[in-house]
Amino acid sequence: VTKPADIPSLVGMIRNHLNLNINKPTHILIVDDQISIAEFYATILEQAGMKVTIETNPYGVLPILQSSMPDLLLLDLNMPDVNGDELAAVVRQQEQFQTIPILFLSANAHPDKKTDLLEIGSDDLLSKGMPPEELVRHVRSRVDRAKILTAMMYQDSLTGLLNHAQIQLAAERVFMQCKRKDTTFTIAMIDIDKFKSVNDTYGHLTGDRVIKALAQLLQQRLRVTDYIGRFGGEEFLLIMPDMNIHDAGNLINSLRKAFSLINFKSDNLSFNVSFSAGIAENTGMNAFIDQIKFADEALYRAKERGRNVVCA
Ligand code: GH3
Ligand code: MG
Ligand code: MG
Ligand code: MG
Repeated sequence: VTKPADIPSLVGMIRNHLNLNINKPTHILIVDDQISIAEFYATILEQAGMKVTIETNPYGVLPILQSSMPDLLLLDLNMPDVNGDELAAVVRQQEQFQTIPILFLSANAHPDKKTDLLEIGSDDLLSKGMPPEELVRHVRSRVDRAKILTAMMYQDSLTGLLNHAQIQLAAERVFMQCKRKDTTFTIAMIDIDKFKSVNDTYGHLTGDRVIKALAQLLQQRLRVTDYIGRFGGEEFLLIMPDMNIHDAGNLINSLRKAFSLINFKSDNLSFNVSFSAGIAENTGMNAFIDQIKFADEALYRAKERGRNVVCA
């Protein structure tokens, strides 16, 4: 019998890869028209280390989901105004809320009700009388699975970095935040030099190893608040909040040196690889596409100057 994978540590590992905050507690939204009942379940989940938000008005749920995506919805089935199943159906109509687990609690639901609830896209109907530790287990297992699936959606499978779509989204989000707060951030576009000849000389699998080694170096050296994505084949996009172009230049240059010193081996051959990078600050830019265009142009200049160079 093989030992089952340690799910929580797997979640931690994936979140680590994704630059998400590892210490962020699981956030549960409880919706129940009776505050005393909501508080009873909140206490149980809080004692299990989770963060809980209570909402007694079903109409308040969508705004909460939009502003702070909770990890799970725990809904009362019977409420005045809007019933729990109607609320779940509305939540499931929206694309961005497809992955959030929805659990129902009811004191006296007919067994057939469960089928209806599963059909509208909720995950389970639990009895209000179930032992607290059982409720905690239900919530945890749903949340862990959802986190793993979400992480898999966000990840580049070769490197574990953010994939193209996600690094692009992260960049746009950071751009808007920094514009609003009037703070500085710098992006770097990194491209491995003469990578086609690495593949041609040493083979595709060795090429993959080089890509993975660079991804690992970036993960080791950047801060947890930075975002690292595989933008394309042998191209990486870094987003460095609260960093000006001068400091970013120093950082990327030290990474450039470190990478060029790695001795790769293929059969009996030893070889080195370098990268070029273009960096650009958000100052004076109106939209993220302008910033990425600057970084791209800087990368182009770095290649023209002979590669293994960082340009701003
Ligand atoms: P330059 O210095 O101008 O960037 O030259 P280059 O050879 O790196 O540039 P080019 O864009 O011509 O080649 C990139 C190569 O990267 C071509 C493609 O086959 C290879 N590549 C893209 N994705 C992967 C991958 O996942 N694994 C491997 N092994 N190779 C890849
Ligand atoms: Mg009720
Ligand atoms: Mg390229
Ligand atoms: Mg290249």
